[in-house]
Amino acid sequence: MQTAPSSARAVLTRLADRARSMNLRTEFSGDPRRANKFSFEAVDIAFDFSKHLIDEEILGALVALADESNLRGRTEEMFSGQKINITENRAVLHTALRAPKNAEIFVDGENVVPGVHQVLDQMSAFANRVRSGEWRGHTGKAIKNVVNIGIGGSDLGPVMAYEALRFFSRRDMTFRFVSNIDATDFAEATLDLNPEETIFIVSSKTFTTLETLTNAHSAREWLIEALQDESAVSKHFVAVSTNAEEVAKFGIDTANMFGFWDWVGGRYSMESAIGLSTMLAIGPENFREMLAGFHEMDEHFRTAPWRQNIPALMGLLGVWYSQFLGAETCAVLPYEQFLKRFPAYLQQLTMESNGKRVHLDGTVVDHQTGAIYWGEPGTNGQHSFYQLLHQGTKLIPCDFIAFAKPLHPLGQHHDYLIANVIAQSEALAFGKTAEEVRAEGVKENLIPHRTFPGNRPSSTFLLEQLTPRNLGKLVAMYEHSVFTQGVIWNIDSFDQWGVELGKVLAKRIIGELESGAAPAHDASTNALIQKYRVWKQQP
Ligand code: G6Q
Repeated sequence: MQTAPSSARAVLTRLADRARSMNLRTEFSGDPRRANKFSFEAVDIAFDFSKHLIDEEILGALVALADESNLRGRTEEMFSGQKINITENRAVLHTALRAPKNAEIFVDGENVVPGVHQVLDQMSAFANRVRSGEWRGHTGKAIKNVVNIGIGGSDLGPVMAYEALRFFSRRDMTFRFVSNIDATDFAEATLDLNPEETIFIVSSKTFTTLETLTNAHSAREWLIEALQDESAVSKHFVAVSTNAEEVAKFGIDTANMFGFWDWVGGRYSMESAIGLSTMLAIGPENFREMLAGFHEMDEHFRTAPWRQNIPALMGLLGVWYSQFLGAETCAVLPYEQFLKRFPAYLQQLTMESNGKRVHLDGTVVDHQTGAIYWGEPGTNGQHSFYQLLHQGTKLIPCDFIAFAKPLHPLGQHHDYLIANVIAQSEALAFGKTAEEVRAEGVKENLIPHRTFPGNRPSSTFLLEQLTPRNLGKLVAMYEHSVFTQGVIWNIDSFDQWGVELGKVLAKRIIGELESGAAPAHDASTNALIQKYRVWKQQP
């Protein structure tokens, strides 16, 4: 079941040449309706994709590709709980985490929705107790500090959401996130915290992850050393996991454990109990608003025709640039300081999902798949890497994300910010010709340096304001665009075998570092191990 023979694919391969030499100036001047044709508003997001290297025929072929790939059918399979993560034989049901209470979604004959809402209620009750000061630490003090310990999907979502929604968070509480096994992460995060007022959330789906367990044990020691009582753990540790047995072994009362399910992938889990730190920060009501935003986007993706479907079009454009035009990266450029961790979050979502080189049946893919996602909030990037976007040699489609209303209105700041994001997409698309540069009186020898070729594609997403609901929509939008690409490429977007090998090898090397026995690897690896041992011992 390699990639099905596809006429749309053949058409797109042919049309790619046209796109490569497309002139967006001519496209816009030749069709006064172009901006209108390739932009629309849905779920309160204004989506402008008119500055892409597409025309009606290309878009038609991309939509045909979605149909030929059975995107509609595969979407229904995902939403209805079929085991589409075939290499792990699991359903993929992050959409159930934000389904309304009366929805019915079955996995192995069981409706999973009541369980989702039960955990949400348990989280809300806990969050209210902590936020109101009713939950007391071991010495009777209210909790002021929350430290989430987790890594990968059990960290990136919570950090991103906390930073994104900080405006809505309890400013009298401190939230920290520890992920790296590098002790500096834990030491710095706890340096100025009073253990009596600190609660740790150990977030780990499996509860076996080396980094998280190591950090959790260090946290336990830090607490017990300060409070001089092992029983303090029960008031200062809660767990988010699917593994009750390991949670109990660690010494956390399973009454203080918040569960989720194997049909929630790590990088698709920020709105499950993994989002407990988010809920503690912004409160249960705002958290539910965020879920409502996710759900709104789910419904949009599930029901809107592809031509009016934001995530599907984003996914199709991603396929267009990666597979047909050879682009290797995609820049995500939020013009909103609160979204500073959004690109890092998307890196895992996109790259762990679609960084795959084989089809579902194991045959090798013969074209580019998932792009490298990267980015920084505007306007900072403009003073650094945008140079390459404007005048470099690479094709890099950009996603510009902006909000009409600032959360911190201050003088002219917001107009300046928005002027910049609009100017960037304009400059990338239309550039500046040699004639225009010459007309400015620039010396002949400098004209090539000061010319901007243009025809550099971008999408612009404009929303009213960054709110919990809009954050939910944005995350779901990227989730479904990733899914769209995965369906078209016929790959498993929901496994992550690529992270396994390094873990296994590290375990073996840990033993060798500790034992001092001769390492048995290749010459390079052996030499690195030996050098480390020597330098570690040096006074
Ligand atoms: C995400 C991955 C991975 C996972 C971490 C943490 O999709 O599966 O990033 O989230 O390895 O795993 P645990 O939550 O099991 O500790």
